[in-house]
Amino acid sequence: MNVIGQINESFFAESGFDVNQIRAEFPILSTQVNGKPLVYLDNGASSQKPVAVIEAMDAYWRETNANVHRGVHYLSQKATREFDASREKVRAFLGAKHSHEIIFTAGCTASINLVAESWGRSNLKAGDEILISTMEHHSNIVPWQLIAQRVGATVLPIPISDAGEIDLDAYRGMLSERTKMVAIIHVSNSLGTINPVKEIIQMAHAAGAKVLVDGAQAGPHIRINVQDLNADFYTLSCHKMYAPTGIGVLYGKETLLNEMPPYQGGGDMIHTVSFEKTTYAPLPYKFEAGTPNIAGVIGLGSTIDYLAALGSRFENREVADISEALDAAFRTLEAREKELTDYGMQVLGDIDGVRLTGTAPNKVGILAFTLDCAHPHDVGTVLDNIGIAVRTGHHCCMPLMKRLGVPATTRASLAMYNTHEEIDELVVGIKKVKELFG
Ligand code: C6P
Repeated sequence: MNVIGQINESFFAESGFDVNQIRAEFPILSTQVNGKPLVYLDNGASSQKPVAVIEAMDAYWRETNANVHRGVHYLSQKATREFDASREKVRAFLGAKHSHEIIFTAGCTASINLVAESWGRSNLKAGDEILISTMEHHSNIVPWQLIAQRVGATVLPIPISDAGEIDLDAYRGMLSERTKMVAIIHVSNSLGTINPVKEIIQMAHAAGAKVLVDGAQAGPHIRINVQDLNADFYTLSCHKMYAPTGIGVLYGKETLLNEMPPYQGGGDMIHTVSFEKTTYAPLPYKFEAGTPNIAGVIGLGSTIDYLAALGSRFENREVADISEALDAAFRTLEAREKELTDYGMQVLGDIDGVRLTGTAPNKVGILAFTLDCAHPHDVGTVLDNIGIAVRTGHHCCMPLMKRLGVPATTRASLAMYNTHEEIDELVVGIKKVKELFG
């Protein structure tokens, strides 16, 4: 154990944070891979699930399964109650004003497509500009290109620095009366940078533009408050924040969502249907056509309960209010992750031939790098042989890779259950790659 680690482990132990207790709550972490204990460092792609969430999903299938908002029978009523309770938990998670501003979708990608299509169709016209950043994920590029091509608008990338920070001066210079939308990543999946979205939103609003924040990588790492940010739209990718796959969230300001046309048509999103005229259901149902991912939504609710319970544990007292409990949980989780990230950046940076990508001081636990002697895919394969899971490639950020001047990187992405020892294992693995390819 390193010295930084020793000091902080005792601090976190006093605060009620016990990484071994947390690890024991994630059953998959005891898996062996190629005869070695799994070191799971691919949380940016998808995080593992705590037993509380796995059991909540299991209980749903065994004791609750039925369609929601459609039946007067016992099971349908029970499923509906649990489903609706999840929406309120997500409201608290995001600090939104109303639970009807929370739309359940199939994922972050689906949420952004919904806004690009529904808001874009009714608000964009030829000559308008949509600003995105050079570090966007393809999910926050392509939907805007699709709508821009249809209406004759233009998608323009805001430049970034070599360290991986948005160039705010360049951004200021790009804003004009033509700017209608700024679509910006809150936390970069490839670099870890936490972007100053509050400031970016203020500047966009001053220019009369709306802002969509892609929060896919913020949800698992930092406390979010959409009202404080004053975001117009905010999206989550729930499988990255310890919840099941196949479920995403779109937050939108009530006034904007009310003005937008439905995205998809079908059951549950209507008020009345006739061959002459169809009227739509109020929020949030207007945007939730068809049977939703009921198990996923209930699983997401249990994830937020788990995170809130961590807040009580870290505070060594019962924190009844869910928002306060989440504040407490993230206070400790963010401090722990910062310490682990600083450690990781230091020890990886000390390896000869490693070039770190994403060196902004304000960042989450994304440790991305290139190695001068081996392609990232070879790095990933050697690491997998000793049980270490990382992601290699362009991370769905091809324009960012071009800006960095690399075809791909190796990315270790941290979660609450990762340890200093696992980062040390990664260092051993990289040294092994150097022996093989150097
Ligand atoms: N990034 C990664 O390994 P979906 O696939 O819809 O749940 O999330 C898409 C998405 C959108 N924005 C950002 C910033 C993201 O990181 C992702 C998903 C994964 O980095 C898989 S490509």
